[in-house]
Amino acid sequence: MAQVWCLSWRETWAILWPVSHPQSIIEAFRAAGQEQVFAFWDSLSSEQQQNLLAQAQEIDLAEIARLNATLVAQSEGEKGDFSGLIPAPFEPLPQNGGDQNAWNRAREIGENALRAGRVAAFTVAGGQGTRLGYDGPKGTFPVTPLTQKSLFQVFAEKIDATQKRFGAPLHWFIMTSHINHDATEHFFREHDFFGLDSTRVHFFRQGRMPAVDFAGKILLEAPDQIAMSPDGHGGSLRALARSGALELMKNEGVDTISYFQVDNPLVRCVDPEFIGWHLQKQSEMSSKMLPKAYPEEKLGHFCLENGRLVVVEYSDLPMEMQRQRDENGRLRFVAGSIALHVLDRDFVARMAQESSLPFHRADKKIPFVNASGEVVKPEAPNGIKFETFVFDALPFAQNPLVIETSRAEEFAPVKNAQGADSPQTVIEDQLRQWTRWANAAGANIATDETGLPPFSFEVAPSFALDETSFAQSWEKLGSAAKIEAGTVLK
Ligand code: UD2
Repeated sequence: MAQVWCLSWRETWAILWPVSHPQSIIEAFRAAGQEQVFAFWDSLSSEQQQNLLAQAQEIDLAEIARLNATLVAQSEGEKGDFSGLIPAPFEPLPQNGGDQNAWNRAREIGENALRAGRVAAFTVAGGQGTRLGYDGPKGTFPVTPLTQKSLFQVFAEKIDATQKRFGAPLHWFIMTSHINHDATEHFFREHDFFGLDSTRVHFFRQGRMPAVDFAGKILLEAPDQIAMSPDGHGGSLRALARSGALELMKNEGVDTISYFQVDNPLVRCVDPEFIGWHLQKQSEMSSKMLPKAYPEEKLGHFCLENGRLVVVEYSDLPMEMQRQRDENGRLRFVAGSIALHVLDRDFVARMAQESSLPFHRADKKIPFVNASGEVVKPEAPNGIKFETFVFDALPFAQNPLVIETSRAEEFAPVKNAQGADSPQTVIEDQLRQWTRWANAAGANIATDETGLPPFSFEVAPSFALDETSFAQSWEKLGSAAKIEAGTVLK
């Protein structure tokens, strides 16, 4: 690891500023109507008191008051006025009517940027992965069918194959949270950074926010612990700045950031075409879309609001609008966001300074301490967490751009323990992709009607990153090459 940046500015401040004025902090909370945070003060050891004060100092009471007056005061169902929204335009793939020459040009520009070392990979991995029910950082979850590579290993190998292809080493930034930071770093150390140069892999923690009850009171999760949770992936912009990551990028000549989520092993971590489109259009923030498969699919929607590009989350856009169809029977709000973005470094710096992303409200079951000091695990939502979303930066960007990608080639997230977007579907989607590549190269693997082969095999990123590189590596194996159950191509 080059350098470990792990503290938020509030945490750093809390450490640098000795807690010499506990009474003034307690008084500030009382004045803000948040005195319950110190309800157990007198029964705490002095170490516990210091802990609690340090957490209290991380909290911006004015910000909480603003959120209480706005988001908390709203009733759950109140989502705003969406009547002015129209679907956003996007650059379609060549096979869907896009301009092949423009895509070729984009690839060339992107490849040149990669050769020049202008691009860094960036993974947001601070989420809690509650739906998957996996106890550990999500990136450590095993996803490949035979060798059980973790998500982090898949990304590491893709990044390694990309840097070898373009002959320029990449930096990889990984945002963690206070919940999984140590475990994430430990995992990389334990696996020797999956062969990457450890001085080019950088971890930093995102910020956190306190949870409140429905009356806006900050909750305690233990007598000496405020219920704090990660501040959403929108926090990545501030975290990139305060961690020193942007500074390091500047010094290294990196001006373009390839952003992806931790849960999708099909992702092209650093995609020359995407980067090329972004640079060609002088965009400050670009995104990938794919057509939503069905109205209820849990993707954000690319829309225009007063001429500005926005993403409206699946939980916010009224279902009646999500179901609207155009004259051809296609979903009207068809452009689904799969959380892939390219960001200009200076744009991130600007956004981080302005702190302009709005908070969103999420009603959750939040374990809390009752008046007798006992921890209660609620059965129903009892409080609110506040998060910012990175896509809320889009309306602030110059020339924001949306391009299409292919679901089969780039989107298979692991979200749930079972059913859709589960470990099983993710394994099958990888197998379908490798089978398509192999059959395009003449491997002749039989499949069912969904493209799934009858056996498991694996293709490592070192062998192929896409159909073209598969064909090249396959040819080198000669005419006797064969794929059967258990084959691992690397
Ligand atoms: C996200 C998008 C959704 C769609 C979908 C595609 C939001 C609100 N929705 O839905 O529109 O694109 O992904 O898969 O983003 N994370 C952090 N810190 C946090 C919270 C999340 O790093 O405080 C990371 C998390 O580790 C993961 C990603 O952000 O990599 C997405 O988080 P999620 O799983 O909560 O998002 P989801 O599936 O609701």
